[in-house]
Amino acid sequence: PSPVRLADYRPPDWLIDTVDLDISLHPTATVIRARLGMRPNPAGREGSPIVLDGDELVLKSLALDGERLAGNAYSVTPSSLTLLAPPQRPLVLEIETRLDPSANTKLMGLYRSSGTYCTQCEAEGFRRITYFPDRPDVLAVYTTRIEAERAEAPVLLGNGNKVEEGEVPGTSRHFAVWHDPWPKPCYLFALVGGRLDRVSDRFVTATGRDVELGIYVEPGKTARAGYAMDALKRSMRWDEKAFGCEYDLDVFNIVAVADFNMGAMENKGLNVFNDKYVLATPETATDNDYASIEGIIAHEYFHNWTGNRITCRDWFQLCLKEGLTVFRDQEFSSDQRSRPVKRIIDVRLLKAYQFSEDAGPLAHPVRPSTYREINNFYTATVYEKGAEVVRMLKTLLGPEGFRNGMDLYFERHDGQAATIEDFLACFADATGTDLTHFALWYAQSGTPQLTVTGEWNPAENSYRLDVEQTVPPTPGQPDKQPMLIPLAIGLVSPSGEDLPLTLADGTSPAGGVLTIDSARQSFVFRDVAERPVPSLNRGFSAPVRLASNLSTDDLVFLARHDHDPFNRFEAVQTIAFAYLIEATQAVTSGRNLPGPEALIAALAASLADPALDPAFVGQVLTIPSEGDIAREIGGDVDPDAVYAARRNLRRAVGTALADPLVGAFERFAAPGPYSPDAASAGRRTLRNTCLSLLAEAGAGDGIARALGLYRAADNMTDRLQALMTLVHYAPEHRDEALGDFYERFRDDPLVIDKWFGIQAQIAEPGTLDRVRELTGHPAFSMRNPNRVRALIGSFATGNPTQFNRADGAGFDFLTDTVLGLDGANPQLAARLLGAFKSWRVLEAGRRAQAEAALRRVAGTPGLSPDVTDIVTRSLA
Ligand code: DPP
Ligand code: ZN
Repeated sequence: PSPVRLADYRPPDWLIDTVDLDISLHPTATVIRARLGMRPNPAGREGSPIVLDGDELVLKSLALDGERLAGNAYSVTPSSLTLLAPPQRPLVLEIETRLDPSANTKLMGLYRSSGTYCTQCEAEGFRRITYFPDRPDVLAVYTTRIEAERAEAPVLLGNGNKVEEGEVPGTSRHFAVWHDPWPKPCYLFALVGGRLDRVSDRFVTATGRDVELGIYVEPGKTARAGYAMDALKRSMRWDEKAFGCEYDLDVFNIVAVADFNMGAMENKGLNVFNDKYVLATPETATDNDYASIEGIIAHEYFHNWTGNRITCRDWFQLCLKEGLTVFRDQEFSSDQRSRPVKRIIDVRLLKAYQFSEDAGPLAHPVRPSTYREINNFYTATVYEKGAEVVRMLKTLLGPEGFRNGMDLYFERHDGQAATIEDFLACFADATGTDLTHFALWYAQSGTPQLTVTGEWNPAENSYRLDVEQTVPPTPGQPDKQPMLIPLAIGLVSPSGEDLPLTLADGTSPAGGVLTIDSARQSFVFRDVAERPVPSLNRGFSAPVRLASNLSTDDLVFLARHDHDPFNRFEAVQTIAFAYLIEATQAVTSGRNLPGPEALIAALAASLADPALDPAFVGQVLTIPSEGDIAREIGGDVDPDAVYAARRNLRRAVGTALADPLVGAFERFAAPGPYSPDAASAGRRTLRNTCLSLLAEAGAGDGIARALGLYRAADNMTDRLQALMTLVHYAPEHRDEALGDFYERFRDDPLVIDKWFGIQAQIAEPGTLDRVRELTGHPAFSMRNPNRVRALIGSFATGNPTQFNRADGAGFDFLTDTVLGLDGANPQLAARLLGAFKSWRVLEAGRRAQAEAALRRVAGTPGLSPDVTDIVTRSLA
């Protein structure tokens, strides 16, 4: 397919005001009757044909204003239906199509998940239900009648409010009619039909609207939906307080399904979720699962305003809803949990997924200017970097300016399909700020690199910061302009106080934020009587890479004294990265490993500081992952050397700090039964991090403690962490522990996913065979995306030494899997292939193996557009 370009955008030629659907569900022959109330768009091209998108549809009949259309009045291709010369006036088009939901393995459009009928329409799934202008700037009011066998689908759900229901006389069928008064693009359409149990609750909005809440799950699983319901109510309240956004229908439903390509989907009034992000009990879900459920429930709910009420003009604007909504869900979780710890976790994820994407062949701007397959742009860059851009906007404008801009956005664009320009104009207008330069964050890809040199001048009582910025070349963008970067800083005095920041001209940067906007800049601060240590990019105010002339002693000082908790954490990370990079080089060249004393001292200080939040200490003690280290090395990476360097460091830490680690493990034991709250979860993070270090080092009875924890655990967090510790560091207990875990949870697919994932991540040469064998396990299925991601995704993205085996067998396994899956589920296949996103940083031998595997994919005939796009860009 030829690329779609932002520059080619044109308004639609025809608009649709109303969509009336009559959908008769049948396992293999579902009938869809669509009545589209259309009119020519005054902003479109005059005299245009009506061109509708379609995909794998069978057209049964077509009528215009009640008259069946003659065969020469329209043309049908595999991807379109065109009315060649329609009258240029309002008209009603009636289309009947038929489809087979049971055969829909792509999980786009209308399909069946464990027998339940459900839909997924973002980005381009509605065209698989009926012929339609499948683009987000065509907004219509939908009324949907759903009919099904009562026995097969007693529950029938649609968008909006239910306005009618009843029996179909003389049959065993029944129906429900749903009406959604809010005009919406077709990607927000949804229906569900099935045998489902319901958890009910209610929520009264700020202005008194009584909303009926429902979460629908597989029969027998209602007890697992309580946390999701609680998270939903907290999200609804929070959005009223934080953004003035109130819910706008009488019903809000969520349905959990087992087969889902993504995490969840924000369909108007009827969110459909991957069941992984709804179902939780202490025995089956980890603290991280609970946090993900809270964040994703919030995210989809928040889309009601940022995405649904104001949607995207075209798919290039995806970050308009996604970056903004991720920012909103991050803020929600920060308010519900620990703000500093949430920031640390988010930045870790940003670096792991987005920085690596931005540094490789799949790099693209937050708002791309061209795409071949939009499904491949639901990326860390659009989502997570998109959220960082919104965060920077808030940092630059301040909380009040930001809120005023958001208020104006809601007021000005409610009911519209908007662009990034529209969004930025609201902030510019609300605050009188020129955001032209800032807008480059949306257009220019690549992670900016800042190099900061600080120097104290005792003779003049001044401190000077020289800042250099570069933005690396990325695909299609060889030359870059300097960005506008909000750099939050502090100057920390020897006694640990923040010095007042007074520039030479007597002004102070507002909020301690320097505006970096050129390739080189200098800032001179006056009245600095003692040598300070600069704390740079506080709170990770900008998503940049930072190098500075801070010494290890300076970093150790910041780790203890910085008022900014993020930078206390980051200081330790910086020391750890410097050590690990040096240690990896030493392994590669057979030299003696450097001594990790400075790092160990910094870790010991955190562990010993009773004022620190255990969740925070848990993060500090978490040694950068192999992927993180490879990313920081940036080229000619030998994953085996990285693994060895990291393992040696963890052993050194576990050995040197055995006593305090044991002390923390014992001190933070849970005082009572399991609770998923952030403070309790933080204590578990710290304990389990300590346990893992001890076990790897063979110190402090780590293995015995892990065995004890595994057996006694009253919750999945502890049991899973103990299991991982045993599997990785106590091979003699591995099979028994894995067998026990399987027997306990064999009837619970979401828990068995964890069991698949752990085995796929064992850093041993036997793992590839193990993973191959597990693909034949009765609990595994290539048809279920969660199973595939748990086993094969974990192997490809969570096991660097084995996926990147020097003999190329890991690469071949993945590409074989991708090719085998592509016909059935191209979206999932393309996602898996994304595991190659950093192949160019590997050392020459592995790089050649990776390239050969990718070329083999590229040379395979009949690839989907999804896989073609990823493989082509990966090799470019
Ligand atoms: N729009 C979904 C989400 O990010 C994904 N399609 O919430
Ligand atoms: Zn989203």
